[in-house]
Amino acid sequence: MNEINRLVIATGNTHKTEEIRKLLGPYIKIIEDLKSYPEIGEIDETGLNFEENASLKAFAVGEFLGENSLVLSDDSGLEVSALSGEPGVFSARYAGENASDDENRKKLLRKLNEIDSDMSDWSASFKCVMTLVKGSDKLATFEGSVQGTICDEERGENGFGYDSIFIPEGYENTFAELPSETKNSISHRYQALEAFKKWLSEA
Ligand code: ITT
Repeated sequence: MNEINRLVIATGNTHKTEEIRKLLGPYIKIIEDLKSYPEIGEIDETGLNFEENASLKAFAVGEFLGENSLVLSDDSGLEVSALSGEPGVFSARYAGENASDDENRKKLLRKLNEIDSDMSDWSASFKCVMTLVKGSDKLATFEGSVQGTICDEERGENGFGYDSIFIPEGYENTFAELPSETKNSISHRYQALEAFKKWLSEA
Protein backbone atom coordinates (compact mmCIF):
# COMPACT_ATOMS: atom_id res chain seq x y z
CA MET A 1 0.00 0.00 0.00
CA ASN A 2 1.20 3.52 -0.80
CA GLU A 3 2.35 5.46 2.25
CA ILE A 4 0.23 8.41 3.31
CA ASN A 5 1.52 10.66 6.02
CA ARG A 6 -1.49 12.80 6.72
CA LEU A 7 -5.21 12.59 5.92
CA VAL A 8 -7.84 15.16 6.86
CA ILE A 9 -11.35 13.79 7.37
CA ALA A 10 -13.90 16.42 6.31
CA THR A 11 -16.15 15.80 9.29
CA GLY A 12 -17.08 17.45 12.54
CA ASN A 13 -18.60 14.19 13.81
CA THR A 14 -16.03 12.74 16.21
CA HIS A 15 -17.74 9.32 16.18
CA LYS A 16 -17.00 9.01 12.48
CA THR A 17 -13.39 10.09 13.03
CA GLU A 18 -12.99 7.55 15.81
CA GLU A 19 -14.23 4.71 13.59
CA ILE A 20 -12.08 5.85 10.67
CA ARG A 21 -9.02 6.13 12.94
CA LYS A 22 -9.56 2.56 14.14
CA LEU A 23 -9.68 1.29 10.58
CA LEU A 24 -7.00 3.43 8.93
CA GLY A 25 -4.73 4.05 11.91
CA PRO A 26 -2.28 1.30 10.98
CA TYR A 27 -1.78 2.78 7.50
CA ILE A 28 -1.76 6.54 7.98
CA LYS A 29 0.35 8.40 10.55
CA ILE A 30 -1.76 11.51 11.11
CA ILE A 31 -5.54 11.52 10.82
CA GLU A 32 -7.18 14.85 11.60
CA ASP A 33 -10.73 16.14 11.33
CA LEU A 34 -12.44 19.52 11.32
CA LYS A 35 -11.91 19.94 15.07
CA SER A 36 -8.35 20.86 14.06
CA TYR A 37 -9.64 23.47 11.58
CA PRO A 38 -12.42 25.44 13.34
CA GLU A 39 -11.84 28.30 10.89
CA ILE A 40 -13.50 26.23 8.14
CA GLY A 41 -16.87 26.53 9.94
CA GLU A 42 -20.16 24.88 8.95
CA ILE A 43 -20.41 23.37 5.48
CA ASP A 44 -23.90 23.56 3.99
CA GLU A 45 -25.10 20.12 2.96
CA THR A 46 -27.44 21.15 0.17
CA GLY A 47 -26.93 18.03 -1.96
CA LEU A 48 -29.83 15.79 -2.97
CA ASN A 49 -27.99 12.56 -2.28
CA PHE A 50 -25.02 11.15 -0.38
CA GLU A 51 -22.67 11.54 -3.37
CA GLU A 52 -23.43 15.24 -3.75
CA ASN A 53 -22.99 15.97 -0.05
CA ALA A 54 -19.79 13.93 0.13
CA SER A 55 -18.41 16.02 -2.75
CA LEU A 56 -19.54 19.31 -1.20
CA LYS A 57 -17.78 18.51 2.08
CA ALA A 58 -14.59 17.22 0.46
CA PHE A 59 -14.22 20.21 -1.88
CA ALA A 60 -15.01 22.77 0.84
CA VAL A 61 -12.16 21.40 2.94
CA GLY A 62 -9.81 20.53 0.06
CA GLU A 63 -10.06 24.00 -1.44
CA PHE A 64 -9.51 25.59 1.97
CA LEU A 65 -6.43 23.50 2.81
CA GLY A 66 -4.89 23.59 -0.66
CA GLU A 67 -3.28 21.17 -3.05
CA ASN A 68 -0.89 19.55 -0.58
CA SER A 69 -3.65 18.17 1.61
CA LEU A 70 -5.39 14.87 1.07
CA VAL A 71 -9.00 15.13 2.24
CA LEU A 72 -11.59 12.37 2.68
CA SER A 73 -15.25 13.14 3.37
CA ASP A 74 -17.96 10.84 4.73
CA ASP A 75 -21.61 11.37 3.95
CA SER A 76 -23.75 8.67 5.42
CA GLY A 77 -27.18 7.84 6.71
CA LEU A 78 -29.96 5.36 7.19
CA GLU A 79 -32.50 4.43 4.50
CA VAL A 80 -35.69 2.76 5.75
CA SER A 81 -37.70 0.82 3.13
CA ALA A 82 -41.16 1.43 4.63
CA LEU A 83 -40.42 5.16 4.74
CA SER A 84 -39.39 5.27 1.06
CA GLY A 85 -35.73 5.73 1.95
CA GLU A 86 -36.15 8.30 4.75
CA PRO A 87 -34.31 9.69 6.62
CA GLY A 88 -31.54 9.31 3.98
CA VAL A 89 -29.53 12.51 3.53
CA PHE A 90 -31.55 14.03 6.36
CA SER A 91 -30.39 11.41 8.89
CA ALA A 92 -28.46 13.90 11.03
CA ARG A 93 -31.34 16.43 11.09
CA TYR A 94 -34.41 14.20 10.76
CA ALA A 95 -36.26 15.72 13.72
CA GLY A 96 -35.08 19.27 12.93
CA GLU A 97 -31.97 21.31 12.13
CA ASN A 98 -30.35 20.91 15.56
CA ALA A 99 -32.00 17.65 16.58
CA SER A 100 -30.16 15.24 18.85
CA ASP A 101 -29.53 11.60 17.91
CA ASP A 102 -32.13 10.68 20.52
CA GLU A 103 -34.81 12.91 18.94
CA ASN A 104 -34.01 11.54 15.47
CA ARG A 105 -34.33 7.93 16.65
CA LYS A 106 -37.63 8.67 18.43
CA LYS A 107 -39.08 10.32 15.32
CA LEU A 108 -38.05 7.34 13.18
CA LEU A 109 -39.64 4.81 15.56
CA ARG A 110 -42.83 6.92 15.79
CA LYS A 111 -43.17 7.15 11.99
CA LEU A 112 -42.46 3.47 11.48
CA ASN A 113 -45.04 2.53 14.11
CA GLU A 114 -47.60 4.79 12.41
CA ILE A 115 -47.01 3.33 8.97
CA ASP A 116 -46.35 -0.33 9.76
CA SER A 117 -47.37 -1.13 13.34
CA ASP A 118 -47.24 -4.91 12.83
CA MET A 119 -43.61 -4.61 11.70
CA SER A 120 -44.20 -6.41 8.40
CA ASP A 121 -41.19 -4.68 6.80
CA TRP A 122 -38.83 -2.75 9.02
CA SER A 123 -35.83 -3.39 6.79
CA ALA A 124 -33.25 -0.64 6.41
CA SER A 125 -29.72 -0.03 5.28
CA PHE A 126 -26.90 2.25 6.29
CA LYS A 127 -25.15 3.93 3.36
CA CYS A 128 -21.81 5.68 3.24
CA VAL A 129 -20.20 7.63 0.40
CA MET A 130 -16.67 8.97 0.74
CA THR A 131 -15.01 11.42 -1.61
CA LEU A 132 -11.23 11.79 -1.76
CA VAL A 133 -9.81 15.09 -2.99
CA LYS A 134 -6.45 16.77 -3.18
CA GLY A 135 -7.01 20.51 -3.20
CA SER A 136 -9.73 20.96 -5.82
CA ASP A 137 -9.04 17.69 -7.67
CA LYS A 138 -11.42 14.80 -7.09
CA LEU A 139 -9.35 11.61 -6.92
CA ALA A 140 -11.98 8.98 -6.19
CA THR A 141 -15.31 8.08 -4.61
CA PHE A 142 -15.88 5.07 -2.36
CA GLU A 143 -19.15 3.52 -1.22
CA GLY A 144 -20.38 1.06 1.34
CA SER A 145 -23.70 -0.21 2.65
CA VAL A 146 -24.97 -2.64 5.25
CA GLN A 147 -28.43 -4.19 5.27
CA GLY A 148 -30.43 -4.76 8.44
CA THR A 149 -33.68 -4.28 10.35
CA ILE A 150 -34.94 -1.55 12.66
CA CYS A 151 -35.53 -2.72 16.21
CA ASP A 152 -38.74 -1.47 17.92
CA GLU A 153 -36.88 -0.28 21.03
CA GLU A 154 -33.48 1.21 21.70
CA ARG A 155 -30.90 -1.33 22.79
CA GLY A 156 -27.24 -0.87 23.70
CA GLU A 157 -24.85 1.92 24.59
CA ASN A 158 -22.10 1.75 21.97
CA GLY A 159 -21.80 3.83 18.83
CA PHE A 160 -23.89 6.84 17.86
CA GLY A 161 -26.79 8.01 15.70
CA TYR A 162 -29.16 5.16 14.83
CA ASP A 163 -26.86 2.36 16.10
CA SER A 164 -29.13 1.48 19.03
CA ILE A 165 -32.11 0.72 16.76
CA PHE A 166 -30.30 -1.03 13.87
CA ILE A 167 -29.77 -4.81 13.80
CA PRO A 168 -27.40 -5.80 10.98
CA GLU A 169 -28.38 -8.78 8.85
CA GLY A 170 -27.09 -12.06 10.30
CA TYR A 171 -27.06 -10.75 13.90
CA GLU A 172 -29.57 -10.52 16.74
CA ASN A 173 -28.11 -7.49 18.45
CA THR A 174 -28.08 -3.83 17.51
CA PHE A 175 -24.88 -2.08 16.43
CA ALA A 176 -24.95 -0.40 19.86
CA GLU A 177 -24.97 -3.78 21.64
CA LEU A 178 -22.33 -5.40 19.45
CA PRO A 179 -18.66 -4.71 20.22
CA SER A 180 -17.28 -1.83 18.15
CA GLU A 181 -14.89 -4.34 16.51
CA THR A 182 -17.91 -6.18 15.08
CA LYS A 183 -19.53 -3.01 13.74
CA ASN A 184 -16.18 -1.96 12.31
CA SER A 185 -15.83 -5.26 10.45
CA ILE A 186 -19.16 -5.09 8.58
CA SER A 187 -20.41 -1.49 8.54
CA HIS A 188 -21.09 0.81 5.60
CA ARG A 189 -18.10 2.90 6.74
CA TYR A 190 -15.84 -0.17 6.94
CA GLN A 191 -16.80 -1.13 3.37
CA ALA A 192 -16.14 2.33 1.96
CA LEU A 193 -12.77 2.37 3.74
CA GLU A 194 -11.90 -1.07 2.34
CA ALA A 195 -12.49 0.38 -1.13
CA PHE A 196 -10.28 3.35 -0.18
CA LYS A 197 -7.51 0.97 0.99
CA LYS A 198 -7.78 -1.00 -2.26
CA TRP A 199 -7.52 2.27 -4.21
CA LEU A 200 -4.41 3.22 -2.19
CA SER A 201 -2.79 -0.11 -2.92
CA GLU A 202 -3.36 0.34 -6.65
CA ALA A 203 -2.59 4.07 -6.89
P1 ITT B 1 -20.40 15.61 9.16
O1 ITT B 1 -21.34 16.12 8.08
O2 ITT B 1 -19.64 16.71 9.82
O3 ITT B 1 -19.53 14.50 8.67
P2 ITT B 1 -22.82 14.52 10.30
O4 ITT B 1 -23.11 13.69 11.51
O5 ITT B 1 -23.72 15.72 10.07
O6 ITT B 1 -21.29 14.96 10.35
P3 ITT B 1 -23.90 13.31 7.91
O7 ITT B 1 -24.46 14.55 7.34
O8 ITT B 1 -23.20 12.35 6.98
O9 ITT B 1 -22.83 13.59 9.04
O10 ITT B 1 -25.07 12.55 8.67
C1 ITT B 1 -24.85 11.26 9.09
C2 ITT B 1 -25.93 10.86 10.08
O11 ITT B 1 -26.38 9.53 9.74
C3 ITT B 1 -25.34 10.74 11.48
O12 ITT B 1 -25.47 11.96 12.19
C4 ITT B 1 -26.16 9.61 12.07
O13 ITT B 1 -27.38 10.09 12.52
C5 ITT B 1 -26.39 8.71 10.86
N1 ITT B 1 -25.29 7.72 10.74
C6 ITT B 1 -24.31 7.66 9.79
N2 ITT B 1 -23.47 6.64 10.04
C7 ITT B 1 -23.91 6.06 11.16
C8 ITT B 1 -23.46 4.98 11.93
O14 ITT B 1 -22.34 4.33 11.62
N3 ITT B 1 -24.16 4.65 13.02
C9 ITT B 1 -25.27 5.30 13.36
N4 ITT B 1 -25.77 6.34 12.71
C10 ITT B 1 -25.10 6.74 11.61
